[in-house]
Amino acid sequence: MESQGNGERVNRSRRQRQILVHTGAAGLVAVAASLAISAIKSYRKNRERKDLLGSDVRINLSAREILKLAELIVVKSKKVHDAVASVPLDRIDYGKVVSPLAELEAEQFALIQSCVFPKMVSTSEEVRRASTEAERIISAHIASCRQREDVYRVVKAFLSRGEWTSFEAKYYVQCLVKDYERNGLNLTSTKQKEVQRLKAEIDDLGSQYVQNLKDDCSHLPLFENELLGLPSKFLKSLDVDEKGRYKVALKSCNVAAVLELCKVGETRRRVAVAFGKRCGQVNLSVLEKLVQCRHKLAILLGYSSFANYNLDNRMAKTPSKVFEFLEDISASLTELASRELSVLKDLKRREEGDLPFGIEDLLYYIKRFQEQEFGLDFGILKQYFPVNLVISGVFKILQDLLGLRFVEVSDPEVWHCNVQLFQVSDLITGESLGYFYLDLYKRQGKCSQTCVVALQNRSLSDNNTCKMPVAVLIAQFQNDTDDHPALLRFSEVVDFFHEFGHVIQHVCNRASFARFSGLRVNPDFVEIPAQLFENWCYENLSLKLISGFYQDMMQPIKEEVCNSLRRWRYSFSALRLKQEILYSLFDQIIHSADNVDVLELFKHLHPKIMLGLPMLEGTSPATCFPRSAICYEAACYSRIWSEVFAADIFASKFRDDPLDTNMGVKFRNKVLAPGGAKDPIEIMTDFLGREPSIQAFLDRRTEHSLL
Ligand SMILES: *[C@@H]1O[C@H](CO)[C@@H](O)[C@H](O)[C@H]1NC(C)=O
Ligand SMILES: *[C@@H]1O[C@H](CO)[C@@H](O)[C@H](O)[C@H]1NC(C)=O
Ligand SMILES: *[C@@H]1O[C@H](CO)[C@@H](O)[C@H](O)[C@H]1NC(C)=O
Ligand SMILES: *[C@@H]1O[C@H](CO)[C@@H](O)[C@H](O)[C@H]1NC(C)=O
Ligand SMILES: *[C@@H]1O[C@H](CO)[C@@H](O)[C@H](O)[C@H]1NC(C)=O
Ligand SMILES: *[C@@H]1O[C@H](CO)[C@@H](O)[C@H](O)[C@H]1NC(C)=O
Ligand SMILES: CC(=O)N[C@H]1CO[C@H](CO)[C@@H](O)[C@@H]1O
Ligand SMILES: [Zn+2]
Repeated sequence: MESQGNGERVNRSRRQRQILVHTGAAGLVAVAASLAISAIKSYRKNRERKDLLGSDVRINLSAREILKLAELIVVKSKKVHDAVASVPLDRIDYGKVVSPLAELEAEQFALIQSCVFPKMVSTSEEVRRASTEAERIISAHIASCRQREDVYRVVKAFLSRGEWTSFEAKYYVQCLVKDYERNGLNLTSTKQKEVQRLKAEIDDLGSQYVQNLKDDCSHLPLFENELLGLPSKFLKSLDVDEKGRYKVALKSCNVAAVLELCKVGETRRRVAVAFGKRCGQVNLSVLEKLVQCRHKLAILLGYSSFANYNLDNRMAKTPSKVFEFLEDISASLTELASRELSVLKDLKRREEGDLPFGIEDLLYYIKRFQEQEFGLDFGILKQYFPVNLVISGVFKILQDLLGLRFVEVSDPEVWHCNVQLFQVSDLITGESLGYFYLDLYKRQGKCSQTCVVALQNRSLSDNNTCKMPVAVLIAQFQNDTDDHPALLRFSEVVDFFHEFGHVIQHVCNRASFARFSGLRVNPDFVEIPAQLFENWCYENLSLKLISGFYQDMMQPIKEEVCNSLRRWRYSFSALRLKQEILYSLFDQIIHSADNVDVLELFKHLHPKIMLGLPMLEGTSPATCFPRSAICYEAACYSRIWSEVFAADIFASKFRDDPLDTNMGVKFRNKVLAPGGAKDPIEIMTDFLGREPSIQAFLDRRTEHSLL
């Protein structure tokens, strides 16, 4: 089926709606995969399946099909890159240079994901293995594409010609060129080699670091009386040594339990020290080497530090902006944090006598205070959150708020019988906007994260053919048991709302280039919508819509519980934020300067930010805070950043009426729709009617403080 221009697209979506209306239970009838690339088309010609309109995603491929598809992807991609590279510099134009690259990216993303995402969800080990192998092949190929100097030259030449069909197209080409240049392609070949060597070394050090922490199987042997306060269920899960001591493996779940629950101060201290020591000296030097390599890399690429390099692509832009941001928040919270700390110190004095208060006491006394003050029993609270009720509540809230409609597609092609598929359309116009799968329950062989994976990003080709956004939400819920339906802990409810926020963001993104759609927006911006939606889990009105006692669903949680949850959310938040600011500052400093003594720096910063509390003697910052070593280097501040601006949006636009459809639709159109194609500060300023501010975030904390 071919489509021409806008009119045809409208017709098609209308036809599809009719299919939905008329066939209801029979489901979405198969529509020919007119958009699949020809090679793939011929290879799966004789296989009957249902394809979603505007989606090239292939579901439930066999191991053989995955490997075959990976091969085809690489072949086709090489062909397109070669063709672009061979365009003579005096013959370059948009259609020969930019369109082929943009369309390749748009077309192949869904196919790549079809190969790669089964490793997270497939029930067959053979498929998961094939998927991992396909990912390796495709990643290696993509890495080689990023090194195509011949393609870079042609694209760069086109950029300097400056002929644009749209703002988005111009921005797209600028991004392409920038990506190549951030990979060193505008440097001499000696320097390019050095860039590649450094990148390889950084990868290598990163995996060493992760491996070291993974391999560490140290444990502390502790007698039962040293573990006072821990539930017997926890103790039963531990091995016992020949002297009758419990072997507490230094894994974060065990450590968190001890730090929150153990009544024995000395044990908390020993466990915290041992945990912060793992892989100590040696791995501290891995971190130092990592930081040095990153610095060298950034200098080679023309930046003054690694932080400058990494922030160049982010909202914050420069380290000085990050420092200013963190210091502003830190300073504004000092008074509140001090009051919080003195409450905890009093508690400790009453419980343990005149011992000094240390960083290892923080979680325990926060928990003690919360128990005494809020009387929230999260075990009982769970009975108010049956999975199906939560989901339909979240759906209702977001459909009404944003002017959307979700319709379950019946009998879809899936990879496991528990997986559901939904189509999203605009409530008013009926226009189809995209699809999402829900794969909610834990099972053998499934990955253990809760996350959203983009399967296809929206894109609009030159001839106006639209590819639909498709995403999958993967969660780890426990299935029903004999005596009750599947229930969610409150934290799981919040996580679900957050992740589903990503799904909505993915589907509502209207950018025309796959590169700016999906969740591929500025990394300092990407969490803002999801963090914003978390707020609905704490408002009376919305909380009632997503809760109901499992034996009597008409009975939502009580208003005083809503209130407690809200106060609980903000309790000791200044102190907890200070700790996060400490790590974020540490991360920003080591990546902004050359040759920092990381241990000395951490010793110095710790008491300065944490209101006098010293670093635990013997621990290593490299161990305590792995995020600054890998994944979030020079970007640890970003979580606080997005929380701050999400709070600003919520307080100024939704707090008074969290179910205000006009505002919701405005949010969808102004904030979600532009995706990565528009500067996020501009997006926020346009929506807020002023520049974003940190004030709402700070006010919220002061206002909910009990102290
Ligand atoms: C529109 O563009 C897509 C992507 O390049 C192509 O696959 C499709 O055949 C084109 N359709 C028409 C009608 O030209
Ligand atoms: C290479 O590109 C980077 C990033 O755009 C730029 O800062 C640098 O000056 C360029 N280097 C050369 C040698 O052109
Ligand atoms: C996935 O495909 C396999 C065969 O390739 C089939 O046996 C299985 O039933 C399919 N799974 C689902 C959930 O459709
Ligand atoms: C979970 O429960 C559903 C419905 O109650 C059932 O169909 C499904 O088989 C269960 N799944 C697992 C993984 O146990
Ligand atoms: C599509 O979006 C995802 C994130 O949602 C991103 O990782 C991916 O790179 C995007 N695809 C393209 C082709 O840019
Ligand atoms: C929620 O309910 C509580 C208890 O009735 C009330 O004090 C509070 O003001 C309500 N909150 C909002 C935001 O309406
Ligand atoms: C690379 C390396 O030497 N890693 C070390 C990290 O720390 C642990 C615990 O001290 C050591 O066992 C590893 O050898
Ligand atoms: Zn998120």
